[in-house]
Order: sequence, then structure tokens, then C-alpha cells
Amino acid sequence: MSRFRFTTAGESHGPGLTTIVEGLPAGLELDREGLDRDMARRQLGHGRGGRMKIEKDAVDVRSGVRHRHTLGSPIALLVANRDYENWVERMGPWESGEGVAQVHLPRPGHADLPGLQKYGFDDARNVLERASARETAARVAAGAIARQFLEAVGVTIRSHVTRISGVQAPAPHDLQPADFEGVDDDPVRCLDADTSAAMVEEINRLRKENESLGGTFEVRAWGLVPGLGSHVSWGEKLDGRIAQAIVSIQSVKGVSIGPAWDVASSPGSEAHDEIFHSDERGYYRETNRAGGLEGGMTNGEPLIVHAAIKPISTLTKPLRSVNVHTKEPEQAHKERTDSTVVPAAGVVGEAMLAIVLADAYREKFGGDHIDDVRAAIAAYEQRIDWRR
Ligand code: EPS
Repeated sequence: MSRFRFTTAGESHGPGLTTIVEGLPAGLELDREGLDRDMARRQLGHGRGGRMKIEKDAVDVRSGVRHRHTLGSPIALLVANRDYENWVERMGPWESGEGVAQVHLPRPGHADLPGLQKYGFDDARNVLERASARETAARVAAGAIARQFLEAVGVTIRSHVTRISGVQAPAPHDLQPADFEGVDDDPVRCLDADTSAAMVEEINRLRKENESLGGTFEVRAWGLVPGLGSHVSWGEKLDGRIAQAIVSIQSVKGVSIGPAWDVASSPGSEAHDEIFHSDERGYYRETNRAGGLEGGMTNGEPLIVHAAIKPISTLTKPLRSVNVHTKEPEQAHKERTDSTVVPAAGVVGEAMLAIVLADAYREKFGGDHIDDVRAAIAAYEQRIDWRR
């Protein structure tokens, strides 16, 4: 199979998360430290709650890898929930459930109410455990593998936080991967030190007021060959595939490719990227307003994706809701939560973009062994005379 596919399973306070990744070529060298690093990066960020002190997410590779190289077979990845030992009675698959408190107060903004209605449950925990952003640990495990495949074909992916609540970072131009060095050491994964300090202050201020905070992040990818995705059918357009993957991240409500909202308010002459050619560079552009995609295909420029995340819907000062048993007004369910997850969401965004791009490479270049993939890419680059 030459498509990158993955599926996750697991509840937030159940025994653990499972990811199955399919469709990688054989012979790809995997780096365990790189995998651990991505898992640890997802746990970072000022504004995370108590859970991140309990967990130390580590990936147990159960299949598909031997002697540090992929076998071409499905890769099964397990991430244990350390917190499960505190939740066995409430979450264990074979416990009776007798005497376990149910959640009857759906939180506005969470999956609680539509999930209860759709699946016919009495207890919103049956919904919220799977809807929880804990599932993103399983996505990042898959994304870390996708990233290593992409690195093997010359693609680099990075992210940074561009807004937290009302604090906006200055618009960055022409970022290169090297500009992201140290971004994970910043408490909010922001590239601008003054903005970062203001973001931390804003988190502290609103946290004291029992508020949660949303924001925006940006993910970039460099080194993509032109022509990934296709203009021929809606389902093959890479912009649509990226948008689906990014908006599927818990709490993400908006996505754009490049500076879409600015472009929407610009005249046509200032909305596009004029085409140039030189013997040294081949085709090139002097701007990247398209965010690296034209007609649903990569155009050889860096890919730029923005995402908007709403504030976490579990509030320590809960919003008004209704008890689904009595139908009486009550305050929404309250449990341990984060103030903001925007810094971590950028890491999840990297993972989801890596997954879509790995799939696009598998789709376009096929190959059973990583050397087949590299040879197919080299032949294509030669055909279109593309230089990195
Ligand atoms: C998360 C684990 C969760 C939350 C958060 C993300 O842990 P717990 O529910 O035990 O505190 O910190 O989940 C949510 C934001 C949510 O809405 O459910 C994680 O591992 O990232």
C-alpha cells in the first residue's frame, strides 16, 4: 500500500492510547530520540494543567520496526496513560461501574451534549473521554513517524504560536527552519521574546479570573516538491486535505493557507505571486501570498498554514448549562483542565501536516523501499528541472 494511513484509539483516562500507522516504505531509518522529542514537545507550554505533571508520554513500538528500520508492515504504537491507575474503577473495561459518579452537566463548547444525544448515553463521560485532546498524543506519535519519513526526502516542518488571546505576535516574514531554534524553550513557543512575555502575563492574568484562552499558531514546511496534491478533483486538492486535518484537531475552529484574510481584502494585483525564471534558480517567486499552494498543489514555495483555536471549554468558573437528567438549569461540569493549549496545539499541527504531506508523497511517488521513493523523487525533480 502506498498511502500513509493512521488510526488512533484510546480514552483520556483509560489504560492508554494506541496508534496504527500504515503505508510507509521499508528501510526507513527511525530515530527513537526524535520520536520521544516530539512526544515531549506536545506536553510543553505555559498554561497546561495538572495532567502534564502526571504523564511522561513515551511511545512503545509494538510492530513494523526492526533494528531501527521500518519493515513496510503496520506500525503499532502504544502510549500508556499513567493517570489510569487513579481511574481504574471509573474507566476500567471490566469494572461494574456501580457507584461511579456520572457527568450530567454538558460543557458548552465540548462534545458533551451532541455526543450524549447522538449515542444515547446518560453519562457524558462516555463522550468526553474520547473527545479529549489527550488523543493528540496518539496523533503526535503518528506524526513523528511521518516527520521522519519527510526528513528522509528533504522536507522540514516547524511551528510557532502567533497569538494567545488578545496578544498578537508581529507578522514573521521569510522564516527559515533555523529561525525556530530554541522555540521549544520558550514558555509559549513564540518566536518573539517581548510578545512571549506579554502572552505569559495574559495567561496568568486570565487564569486568575478563572478564564481559559485561545489563540493562533502557524505551521510551515520547507523542501516540498511542486505538484503534491492535484487540481483535478476536489478530494485530491492538497489545501482541502490540509484544512480537514488541521480543523480535526480538538478545539481548532479555523484554518487558512498563507495570509488568506489579508489576501481577501487585497486587489488582485497584490494578491498573487508573480512568476520569474533564472538559469540558477529555475522558476521562483518573490512573494508567497499563496502559502505554497496553487490549484490544490504545492508550488515549490514554503507551505504556510495558520490555525485558530478556541479557548478550552472546561472552565473553572463554569458557564450555564442544563442537567440532562432533570432538565433544570445548572452550571456546566467542571474538572481539572488547562488554561491554554495553544503552544501544544502547534506541535499537534506539525504532526497533522506531516501526516498529510507524507501521504501526498506516498501517493505521488509510491515505492516499497525508501530508496525507491528517493529515486522516484529525483527522477521527477529532474523532469521538471526543480532545484532546492
Ligand atoms: C490532555 C489531557 C487532559 C487535558 C487536556 C489535554 O488531561 P485531563 O483531562 O486528565 O486533565 O489536560 O484535555 C483537554 C483539553 C480536553 O478538553 O479534554 C493531553 O494529554 O493533552
